[in-house]
Amino acid sequence: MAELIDLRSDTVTKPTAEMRKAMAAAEVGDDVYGEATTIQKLETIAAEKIGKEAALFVPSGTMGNQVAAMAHLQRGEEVIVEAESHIFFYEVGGLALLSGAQTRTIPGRKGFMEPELIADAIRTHDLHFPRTGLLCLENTHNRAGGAVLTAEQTRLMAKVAQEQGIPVHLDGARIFNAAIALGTDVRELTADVDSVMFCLSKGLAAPVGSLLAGREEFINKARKVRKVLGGGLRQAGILAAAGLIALEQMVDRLAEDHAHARLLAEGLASIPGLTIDPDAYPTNILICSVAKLGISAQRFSVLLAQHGVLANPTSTTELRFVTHKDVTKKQIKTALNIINQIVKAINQF
Ligand code: TLP
Repeated sequence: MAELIDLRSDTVTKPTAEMRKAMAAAEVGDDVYGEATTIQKLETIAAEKIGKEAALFVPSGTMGNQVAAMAHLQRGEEVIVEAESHIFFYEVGGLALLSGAQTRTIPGRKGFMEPELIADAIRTHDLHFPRTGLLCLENTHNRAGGAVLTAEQTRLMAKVAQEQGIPVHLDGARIFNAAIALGTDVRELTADVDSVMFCLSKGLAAPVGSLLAGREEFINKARKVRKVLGGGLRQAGILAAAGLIALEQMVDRLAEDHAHARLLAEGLASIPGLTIDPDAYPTNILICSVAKLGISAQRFSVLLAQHGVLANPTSTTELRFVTHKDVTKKQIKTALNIINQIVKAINQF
């Protein structure tokens, strides 16, 4: 079989040659002892870039979100989350398991929850009610197809909670994709939230790692929470060395992934039997429906894989395609040809 074209996720990106070189040469020390200078450098630069007082290196985005929730919440509190959000949908029930929190889901439109809906969901003082302890936002929004929240949308949602003394956490796993798509400084998108998690290991291509950022006091608390979860790392400067390159060199090139996603979306839209609106996907994630083909998304993904194209089903009728630095424009065109052939073969029966 020809080469694999892996469009399952931007998490599959491999570290660059420069990253590997920097990893080999990285200055290391024990981070639990506070001696990991490369980690400290990354945390300082990350905090500055994301516009917060302090930052904490964590092994994964999931740990970053869950540490944030644990640091913000008391057991038995309620968390307001968007109904399709990663923290609710894909984090193994961590909010219940780790924070002892109850989730209150609100429907969103491309990740945006109407402020009135948030206001309605905030608990009043009543003997029967849990206290609302946290509001979670997501930018870009994974299940909404990499949808982008503007600074204004973020402010509108955050304000409703903060006016009631409720902190706001932003799952910004792909926040740099949002900043690039909007052409704004990423700090505009994080200015109104209390904490933000972002990943180095997705489009930015570091092998491992995410950062949780916020006020210094919050990050001190989060450091302790990370330790109890087993996230206190030792000679992790090796990872931070790659992370520094991710932040310094890999952000601007995300525009290329977005252009490739657009090319892919337009190509998919031109294939009879597939349904996708290319205008609906501003970043690197596309959702395409195969409902008209009369086969399941699961089955379609198996057919694609047999021909060297990998994509994940996200429902019984929809597949997700994610572009990233390890898929070239030429490979996007090849993938489209393969998909076209497969759809033609299905349509014949
Ligand atoms: N998302 C992964 C899967 O878990 C679905 C992917 O392939 O897209 N927040 C958001 C918005 C994410 O998309 C992800 C990963 C995470 C958090 C968790 O990050 P990791 O995988 O580092 O734990």
